[in-house]
Amino acid sequence: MSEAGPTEPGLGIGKPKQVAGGVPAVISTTRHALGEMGLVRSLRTLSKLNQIGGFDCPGCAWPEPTDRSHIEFCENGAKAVAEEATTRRVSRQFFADHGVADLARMPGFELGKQGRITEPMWLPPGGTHYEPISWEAAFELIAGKLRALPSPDGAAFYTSGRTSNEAAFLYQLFARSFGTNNLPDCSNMCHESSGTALSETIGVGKGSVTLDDILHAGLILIVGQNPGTNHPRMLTALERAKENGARIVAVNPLREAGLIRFRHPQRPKDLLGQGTDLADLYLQIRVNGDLALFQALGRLMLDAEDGGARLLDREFIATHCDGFEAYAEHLRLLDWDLVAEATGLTRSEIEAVFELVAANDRIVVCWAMGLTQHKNSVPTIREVVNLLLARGSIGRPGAGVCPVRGHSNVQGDRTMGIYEKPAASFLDALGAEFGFAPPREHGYDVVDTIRAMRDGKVTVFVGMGGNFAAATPDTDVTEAALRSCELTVQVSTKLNRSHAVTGREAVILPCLGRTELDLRRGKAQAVTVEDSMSMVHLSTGNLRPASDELMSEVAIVCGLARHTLGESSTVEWERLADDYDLVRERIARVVPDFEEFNERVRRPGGFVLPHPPRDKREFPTATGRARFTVNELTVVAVPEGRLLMQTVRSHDQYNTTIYGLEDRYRGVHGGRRVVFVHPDDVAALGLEEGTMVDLVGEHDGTTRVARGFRLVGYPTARGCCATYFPEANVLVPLGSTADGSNTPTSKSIVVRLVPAVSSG
Ligand SMILES: Nc1nc2c(c(=O)[nH]1)N[C@H]1C(S)=C(S)[C@@H](COP(=O)(O)OP(=O)(O)OC[C@H]3O[C@@H](n4cnc5c(=O)[nH]c(N)nc54)[C@H](O)[C@@H]3O)O[C@H]1N2
Ligand SMILES: Nc1nc2c(c(=O)[nH]1)N[C@H]1C(S)=C(S)[C@@H](COP(=O)(O)OP(=O)(O)OC[C@H]3O[C@@H](n4cnc5c(=O)[nH]c(N)nc54)[C@H](O)[C@@H]3O)O[C@H]1N2
Ligand SMILES: [Mo]
Repeated sequence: MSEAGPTEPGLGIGKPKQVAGGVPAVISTTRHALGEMGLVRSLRTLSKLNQIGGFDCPGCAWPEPTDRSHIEFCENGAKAVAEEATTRRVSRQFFADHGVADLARMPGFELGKQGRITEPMWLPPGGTHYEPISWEAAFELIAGKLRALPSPDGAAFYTSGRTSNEAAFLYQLFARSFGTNNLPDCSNMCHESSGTALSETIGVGKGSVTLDDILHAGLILIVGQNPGTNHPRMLTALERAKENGARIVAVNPLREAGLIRFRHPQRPKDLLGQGTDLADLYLQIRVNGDLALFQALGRLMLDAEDGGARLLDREFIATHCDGFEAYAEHLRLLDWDLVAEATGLTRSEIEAVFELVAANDRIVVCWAMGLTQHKNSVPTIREVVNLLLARGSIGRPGAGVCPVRGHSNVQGDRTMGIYEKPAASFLDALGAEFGFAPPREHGYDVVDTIRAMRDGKVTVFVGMGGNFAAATPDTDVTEAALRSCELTVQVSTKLNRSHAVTGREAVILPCLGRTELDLRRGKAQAVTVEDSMSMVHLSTGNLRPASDELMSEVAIVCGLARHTLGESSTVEWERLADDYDLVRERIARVVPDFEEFNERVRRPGGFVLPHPPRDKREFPTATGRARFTVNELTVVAVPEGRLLMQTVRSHDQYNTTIYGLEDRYRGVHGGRRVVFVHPDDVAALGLEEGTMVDLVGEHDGTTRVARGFRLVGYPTARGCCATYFPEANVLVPLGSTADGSNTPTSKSIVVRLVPAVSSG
């Protein structure tokens, strides 16, 4: 216990900002774009970003408006593009100079900065260095390992949400033809709780609003989401909604600049002005207080009804919903002391939100990871649905549920069958189309994959993008699990931790990114994606690939499948790899609502998938009705002297990809190892701002330590603290997951802050 944490000599702390966008956003965009791509390439690339005929932003899943401007991207989208379209390359020499042990010592930030991977690489069994390998040999090697497994369930096929619909569809087809449903994906750590709660209550696990609904909402609640950093183009939509008269309420333990005020960085007249005030009310709720807040709002509504107000949409409830009586009965027993304890809010703060809820029947609730990564996330989101159902605010223009997705195609990947618990109807259709019998037994999600690797049940791991080693919980456990594998395979654009933490043998398969021209037999191919609001559209890259050796994800999947399944496969992998229209034809015959896929996706802007609650107020639940639910209000026990910690993204990262060391809006510069604590809590804990502390978790009697964090006094709710992901993942226990969705509880971890051992 004597080692000190890593040091960050350049770390500086300034004041948190009160406004997002503006001149600093322009400067930052330019610096990142020019630094990675140079001027000509920057212009060539950014002019195609999110344009019809261009490529979809590899950043977030926020939709494009129909009246898109010539500049339809944000600072962080530009950074995501620059990261991929960089002119830097990882050479053979780099791998010869740096063994895996060396790579494992490099911070993720440095690994990413090496540039694009240019050729397949192989780490021989027990070897110390990656060496070049041909595509054929790489495929044959992986196929051999897969075929040698005692059972197909000894392999796991992970997907990160950047993968296109076409690649995702073929990838799940490959895994299932091989014989397993072990298809963990990043969604398991992301919006799984949203999908679970929404499927149970409204019958569709996706959001029910369109961009137009946001623009015409009366009231927008933004709960547990930091759009200024993670979905910056959403601020433009919020600004327009405000112009149309919407009121906005932010519910967040941290005061996030992007929710307070916005200056549009691409409108010269706005750049230097005051900007638009966004949140009318800002509730600095305690971490995990949201279920209590929504129950309190529901209860105030019932009380108002009793007093003669007409707030319940009785006709909607009678015609379309189940379970209202039980819900109402339960809320009448609400314990206000518990609400105060859970939320840390005053009664008058909650009543102020209620006034807005009462004054509007066009209500949208937007949320992201602040709601999905807790033990009670599924009940919390069900409680959000309760309130909206009671007000009749689902399936009405300007109203609905809006889980704001993360990765740009995470929703599409799920639509394409990337799911460890596929519906029987999906497997039936897949089996019928391709003439095979897909496995029926459910597979492993992310957390269960880690357990299975740890326990020796999964010994081959394949990652279609992403960074499994760093994104997942309980870093020490996960890394040991990966290292215990026979073979780990990563299909990647750039180096990351998952290339350094490998099985006994490892392969890196370098792929094309979204920005790049994808030529198959001389013909340019386009892929498709689905955004957060169920719009499906084309994405076509235009840049010359980072190397002639790269293959598309589609071609890589087909290559793997062809070698692994051999003659026995009923699928024409080679033909599919050369013509993505053929892939889309197959998708159209398997996945519901994709009829005439090729034709419809070529219409400008693509097409929107049906959503029965949104379109027709039809609720495809077991009973055919939307369901009110009864959810128990519990408060996470935080023992004396501990804080409830959440892990967030800085303004300068994309998940585990660290673009830089600036978190401009929160006033953090030149470093990342900080922990944000309310100044009164700093004092109450007998600590001092600016000192170095270790973060200690004690889940289930096991001690986990993250070392060396600067203590920053910060406007967060009392009793809570925040630090950055992925540095803090070592503290997220594998055994602490959301009930019903098994999502790691990355936003509620009980920690103790201990003065750090001096690095002296
Ligand atoms: N630039 C950029 N864009 C991204 C990403 C990125 O890393 N960088 N990641 C993408 C991905 S995969 C995703 S999933 C999304 C993530 O988008 P977000 O969910 O916005 O990301 P987080 O940084 O996890 O922020 C969570 C927010 O919830 C708040 N919060 C935490 N706990 C609670 C709580 O208990 N209650 C409430 N009400 N609020 C809480 C935090 O203070 C923070 O503001 O963004 C996507 N877009
Ligand atoms: N503590 C904590 N942990 C979290 C979270 C949190 O809030 N807190 N958030 C969770 C969430 S919401 C998510 S979504 C996961 C993210 O988990 P992942 O999706 O696994 O992680 P990323 O960092 O997005 O993956 C980045 C890597 O993807 C590869 N890549 C980039 N573009 C492409 C491409 O076009 N094709 C291919 N094949 N590879 C590409 C690059 O090699 C890059 O290094 O992390 C989760 N983990
Ligand atoms: Mo995510």
